[in-house]
Amino acid sequence: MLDVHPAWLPASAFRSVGSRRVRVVGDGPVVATVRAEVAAATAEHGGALVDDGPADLELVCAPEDGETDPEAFVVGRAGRTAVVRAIGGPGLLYGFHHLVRQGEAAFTGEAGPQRHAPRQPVRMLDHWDNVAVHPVMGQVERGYSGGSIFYADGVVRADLSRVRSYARLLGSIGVNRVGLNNVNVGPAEAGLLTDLLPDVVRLAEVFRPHGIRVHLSVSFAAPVTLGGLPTADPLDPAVRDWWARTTADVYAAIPDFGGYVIKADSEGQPGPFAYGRDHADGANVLARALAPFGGTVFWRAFVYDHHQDWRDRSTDRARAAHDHFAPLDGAFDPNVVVQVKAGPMDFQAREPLSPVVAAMPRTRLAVEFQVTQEYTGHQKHVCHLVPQWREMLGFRPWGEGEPTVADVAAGRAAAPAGGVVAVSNVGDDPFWTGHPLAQANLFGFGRLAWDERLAPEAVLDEWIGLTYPGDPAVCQALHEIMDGSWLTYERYTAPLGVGFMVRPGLHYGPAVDGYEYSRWGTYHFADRDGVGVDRTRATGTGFTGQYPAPWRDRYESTDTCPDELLLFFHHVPYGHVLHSGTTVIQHIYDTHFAGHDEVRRMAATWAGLEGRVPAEVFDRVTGLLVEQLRCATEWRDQVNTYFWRKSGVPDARGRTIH
Ligand code: GCW
Repeated sequence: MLDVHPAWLPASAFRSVGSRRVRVVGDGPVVATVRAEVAAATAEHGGALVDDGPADLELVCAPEDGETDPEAFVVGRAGRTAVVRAIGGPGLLYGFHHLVRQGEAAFTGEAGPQRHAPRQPVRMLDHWDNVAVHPVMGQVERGYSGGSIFYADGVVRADLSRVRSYARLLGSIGVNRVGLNNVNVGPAEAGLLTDLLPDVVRLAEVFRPHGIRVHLSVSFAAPVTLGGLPTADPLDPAVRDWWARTTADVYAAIPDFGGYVIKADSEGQPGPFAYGRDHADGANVLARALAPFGGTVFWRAFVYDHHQDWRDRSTDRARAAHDHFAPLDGAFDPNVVVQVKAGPMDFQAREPLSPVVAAMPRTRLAVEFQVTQEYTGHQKHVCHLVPQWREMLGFRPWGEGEPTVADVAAGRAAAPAGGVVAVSNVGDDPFWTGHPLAQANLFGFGRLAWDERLAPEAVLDEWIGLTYPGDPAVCQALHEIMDGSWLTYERYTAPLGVGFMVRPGLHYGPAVDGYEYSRWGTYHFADRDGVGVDRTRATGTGFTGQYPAPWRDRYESTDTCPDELLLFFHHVPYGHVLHSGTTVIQHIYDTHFAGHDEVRRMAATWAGLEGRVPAEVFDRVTGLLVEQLRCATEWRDQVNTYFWRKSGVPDARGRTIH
């Protein structure tokens, strides 16, 4: 039985480098990692790690005139020797893996020199791992890949070898920060900041040689719960001192500690509101504790009323983050990053961009995605999300010719860089990600965070080339299955951007009215005449007004609102004709039949790979596709039946609706 799957770094991936004579020049923990990689690869593939004499490849970490980015690298040739140069260990590591991804082409292709540098300085994965198993959420909140690789039995694991392999995988795709614990901070997790700090030191030591800094999620109430103070009021001097002292202790133990991640005044987490303070007051007290050490606080903007009354049509959850945060633009300290979920609701398969991204020019912003498939099939469904992230990162909130979302996150628009962040999908499952094909989402997140302009198909090509090398039939089949799988998932689930319709709490499988009368602010308002949420300025919640031009007007009118977001912004009759020429009701039927058929084809395509991929991979994916098809059938039938019963409009093509 498989122990741990090598993901995209099997020994075979290193053949081109490992079969050559390679010299590594430089010092430091990350250069040592490169040297160890070369030693292992050359031992496996018959090359040699050499100190002097002729080499086919030189990997050099040394100062270079004009270069300032320690994460950048230059690839080129000196005579017949391929050369990678970087001024920092991380740059050398990224250059090394660039060659690994290129394979033989790195030695036979263009001679360069070519400089590569990340487009985003902050490329971060957040773990929603709990130290203690949570009674409802389990060990990893919204984790679909088993237990935590960091924690077991209420403590940091004694054996961190799995974490070491993980850090290696992340370093190879350029991830440079990791949040070690859930943003919902329970009592056991709070202790990471103090009592359990020696174990955090051990984790930091595992990540450091891969160019990765660690962060902790902290509770805003920590001065009370850990410090024994009577208050956590951010303006109280004793509170300020407590954060300063506690943070200084962390840096004494972990000099390259990245900083804090915090979810405050959100879904029951404590925050500054209890003391009549705002989010800037709250963020700045942490920021000032971190500032002397170069640390950053990632303050999440996921703030909304989670005790809404469904009868109240004036409150709109989509508006909440902008309502809370946009007025605070300019009030945050320079080492605060406001971390904004990419969509205004909550990681649905389809949402518009959060308007917060375009509303805070004087604030550093990070955009947050979800690699873990909370609303996109729990890593039981194939749902390749790289095209979704690509689309959102490339979106231009101010219209053509203006900056993209990635530009905002990278500091190319107005304020300095915040970053690109995502919630990890990894656990202690032998395949890392539950679904073996969900590894590609983790890989693709790192690659897009490095360069958001990469084409999703090209990123998938890289992943396939490393993970399942050498068989064009496998490559073609995986593209057929994965390239369009996000759109397939969208087709058989909630239609036209309306979102949710999932089983409450669990967020897997259909429950069309599951959230309709709940307190969570997630409604579709379907009745006998129509469906969708009126978020217009003219007649609805006014949410469209949170966008700058041109989108505030494009979204406002059904004439210009993109079809795929129509029901996010508008309540329309079932007979409303989409730009595609189909009515809304017929679109619902058509996409649900089509999405389901696509899953059936995926399964057939996968069946053709028997004997071409490792048996354990084949079996795991085969079993999961059975579940995906079952679940897609349920989605198709429940959604179609629901809207047929509501509308009384039959399917124009006479297919079976129950
Ligand atoms: O998507 C929701 C999840 C919660 C999560 C929250 C958040 C960590 O259902 O489980 O809590 O988002 O992002 O804070």
